[in-house]
Amino acid sequence: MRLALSATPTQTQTAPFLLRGWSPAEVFELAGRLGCEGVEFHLRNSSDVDAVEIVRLAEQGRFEIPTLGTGLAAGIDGLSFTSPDPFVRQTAVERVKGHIALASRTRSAVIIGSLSGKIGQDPARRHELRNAALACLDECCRSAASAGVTMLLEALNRYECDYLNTLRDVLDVIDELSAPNLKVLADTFHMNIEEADICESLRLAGPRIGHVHLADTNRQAPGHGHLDIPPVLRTLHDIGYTGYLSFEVFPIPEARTAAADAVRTVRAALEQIPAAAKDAAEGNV
Ligand code: LER
Ligand code: MN
Repeated sequence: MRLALSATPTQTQTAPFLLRGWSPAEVFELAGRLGCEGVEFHLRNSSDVDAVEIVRLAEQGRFEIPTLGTGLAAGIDGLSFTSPDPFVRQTAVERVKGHIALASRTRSAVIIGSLSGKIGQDPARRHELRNAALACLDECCRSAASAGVTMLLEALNRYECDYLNTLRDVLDVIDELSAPNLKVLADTFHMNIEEADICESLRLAGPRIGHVHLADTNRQAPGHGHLDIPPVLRTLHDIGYTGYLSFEVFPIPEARTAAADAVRTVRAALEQIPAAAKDAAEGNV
């Protein structure tokens, strides 16, 4: 398993990303200093970064950009796949298509998280808006498939989303759409709130997990809360997960300390899994 820092060029004070408002050069410099293999960029618009620049910086430092996040388009612009307004839904889809075009250049997967939105309590309305969201997702998956890009659907806690709360909920959508390029994003912050048993849910999703957001229970760096991290990493290893652990966490007490703490805690936990440590040392991941 490889490690990624989360970053955004946007000067947000509220989003759970380690590096907020940093330039790509600064972001990759810190990733290199900490020995991380990747950087996850969260972008309100795909044009918020210079594609040529981030590809050049990534290639120079042999970094990957495993994922592009889209949630800022929900948080800042109010876009949503479940808006009752078809124009807002289509604008959300078009926004994601921008991320997909960028992802085909950065070789990233594209995250659908906060754009999933809420569908309310009325059963008929729930059915209608869930279908509307699935239609948006389907359009994104088709566009991504023709660009050779993987899409990731994230399970979110109940305060952010009211129909995709568990990995089971996400698996059901993946089955319904039967999109071969749609995978599960497992975020341990949300899972701590929604799953009865985090490790059992990871085993349930197994090879369909495409990406992991690793955050502690308080959404700070791993080690800052009370998540029992070693069993989570051991389970991911046991199910054959070799992808990224991305630190989508708040920069508390500040970005450099939080990033260093996350890397130190997770590297130490990975070393407790002999096979995983050996694979990483041999570059077999
Ligand atoms: C939102 O809480 C989250 O976890 C993000 O990854 C989704 O956009
Ligand atoms: Mn997340």
